Amino acid sequence: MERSAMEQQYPKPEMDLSRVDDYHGVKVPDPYVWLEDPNSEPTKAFVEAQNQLTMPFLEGCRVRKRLQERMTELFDYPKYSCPCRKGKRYFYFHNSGLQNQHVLYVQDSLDADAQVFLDPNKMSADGTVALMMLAFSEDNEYLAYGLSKSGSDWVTIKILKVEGPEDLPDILEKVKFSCLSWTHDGKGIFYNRYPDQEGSMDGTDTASNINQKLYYHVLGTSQSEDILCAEFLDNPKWKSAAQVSDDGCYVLLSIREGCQPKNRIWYCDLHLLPNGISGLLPWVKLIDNFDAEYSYLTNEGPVFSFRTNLDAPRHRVININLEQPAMSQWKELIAQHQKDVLDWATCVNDKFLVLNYLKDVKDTLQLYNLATGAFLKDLPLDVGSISGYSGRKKNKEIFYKFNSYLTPGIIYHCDLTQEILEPKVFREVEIKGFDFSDYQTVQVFFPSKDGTKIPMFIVHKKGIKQDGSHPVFLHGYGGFNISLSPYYNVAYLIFIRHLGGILAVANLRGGGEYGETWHQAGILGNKQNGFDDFQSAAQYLIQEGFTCREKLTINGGSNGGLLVASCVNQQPDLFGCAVVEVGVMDMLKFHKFTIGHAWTSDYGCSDKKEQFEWLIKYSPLHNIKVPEGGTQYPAMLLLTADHDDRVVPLHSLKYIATLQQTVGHSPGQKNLLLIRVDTKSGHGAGKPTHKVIEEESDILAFIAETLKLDWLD
Ligand code: X97
Repeated sequence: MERSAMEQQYPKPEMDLSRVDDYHGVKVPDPYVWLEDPNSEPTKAFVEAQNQLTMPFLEGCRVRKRLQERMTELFDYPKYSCPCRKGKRYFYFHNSGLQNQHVLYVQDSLDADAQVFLDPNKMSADGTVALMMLAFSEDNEYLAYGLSKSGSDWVTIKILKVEGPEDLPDILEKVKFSCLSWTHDGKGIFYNRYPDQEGSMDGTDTASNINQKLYYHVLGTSQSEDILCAEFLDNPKWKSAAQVSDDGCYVLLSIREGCQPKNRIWYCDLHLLPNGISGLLPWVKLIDNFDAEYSYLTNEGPVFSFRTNLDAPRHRVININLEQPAMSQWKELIAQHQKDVLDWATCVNDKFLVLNYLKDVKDTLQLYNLATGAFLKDLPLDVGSISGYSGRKKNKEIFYKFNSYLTPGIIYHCDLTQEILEPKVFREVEIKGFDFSDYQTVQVFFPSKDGTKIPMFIVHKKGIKQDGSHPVFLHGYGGFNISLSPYYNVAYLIFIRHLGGILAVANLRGGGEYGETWHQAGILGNKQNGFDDFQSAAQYLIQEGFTCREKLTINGGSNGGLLVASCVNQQPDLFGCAVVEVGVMDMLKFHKFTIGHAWTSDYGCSDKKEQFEWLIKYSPLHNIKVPEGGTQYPAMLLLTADHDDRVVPLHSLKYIATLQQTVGHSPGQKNLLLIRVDTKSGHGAGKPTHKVIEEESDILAFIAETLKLDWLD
């Protein structure tokens, strides 16, 4: 279809010009506010009309069919998680290749035959039920697990008797952002749930998630009898997570407000409850402020080890003795590293700490002595990431999984009872029909607008000419203290191998790549830094001859969708194509829907005048303008889904309505502006394989079609 014909067909939704909000004296129109109601007939008709335009276009893309076939072929390899020892058995996840959901297997020993233990594929015909969380009881007699439908954050918890296995009648609903922790007596579990709300609780709801509470469910009782253990009536935005200590003596409560790396730690000595868990617990407020983050590692009696960023933006390990809890008595066990970020730590084999450091965006793994904090051993790794780990305090071995852009997965096993510790390859995935040795990953450090050096991974065929001729797929995120270390992605390989492309992943400020300082440098009033970093990445890739503007695609999801849409508004002619997945687009109103209020820790909130001024400057929805001087917006594809209750679809719907209405109908705009709205899908977690393949194929098909890329056999 010709672009002019497409343009004629952009839906022309009604604009309600009477809807104007007043932010601190500034009038801001909200003409498509009616799209905020997902259940109204006009909204449904708008979504339908958009899909009616987008789907035939995607179906007509020259290379879509080949993409789907090749994507299916390259996805079809066996995937394994690290095995996890539970008593006398091992459990692990496995996907034979194209199964929609990973299946949980059990075996008596590492080389014994494995049996299917729990198969989510049996729970729906189309693979849209996903297993989201698991917790074995201390004696491994029971397994509590959480299921989510159609990609929603809402979870239903069920319980299995492991022997059998046999489903128990217990069912826990209204669960979201929950912990799952058994008391060691095996009598029940701690979990979190939200109060009843008006309307549905299936993931199509948009109501604010507030007043989460902590409950204890006693096995064999009905959820209505569950015991309320913690609530925060004066702080509706607080969320909590209970964790029973390794020795079973204490329950620790980590309380968070929003997404910042800061939490309170309360605890309760379970032995001091004469009637067991029978009501609100008598919490001892060990750390009762949001000054820093504390993650429980383990305890030896009253001495608790925590990973913390207190006075350590790259994290360190401290000990706190509950009998001498004053801060002045806290002891440092492992000091902050000079450069590297302590990403996570855990206790194994009673006496070791396993520490994962992020070193210039590459993972490293080390063993330390729990009692002394002394360094013991490096566990060597190639350039890449640790994407899985198993090994708890009571285990005598660890497993860890390694990935990179060109490594689909190696699982290592290390027996910790040996005198000389020697990790061995336990499983290595092999991909037939793809020669990884033809490709290479390089890491560069390019200067951003203010001179800050930003790391970026570039993956491409060996020996390419830097003549500006290659299509580049530039991906970023830049927020929430999240680090983009290397990962394996079939769609990236196909872009490189069959569309002659180059992958670039930029590690923008706002992420966690260099600790809390790096995070702070790209959030709140500094949010523009991350956008500058991304635009500088694009300019670097052009200057160095990897690509040209016309062949450059930018991509990101969620906070990364915000990134991409903001950059498009700021420099529309720097990019040929932009793919915005499940993005946050309305920065003035995001806090009003589902868990949006938790993001004010990164974004701020339009209720506050100073923060409103930050937000209105870059909010994608509020900064769409027809470019001047013969330039235009890149071809754009937005993606969202009806059960995305993390970033509700209204962000993308209001944005595309505004974009098509203003830019889309302007004479200079030749590039397409489309949205794809999926059904029975959510923000991304738990997406069935067939939907991943369809979606990734559609994205690459859109890029190939709009940038006129040919298929290379
Ligand atoms: C969230 O929106 C997660 C929402 C639920 N949630 C919190 N605090 C977290 C949590 O509100 O899971 C937490 C998450 C990340 C970092 C720190 C805390 C929590 C609460 C209690 C116990 C443990 C954790 N996220 C963001 C998101 O999806 C980024 C990552 C998680 N966004 C979508 C941000 C903008 C677009």
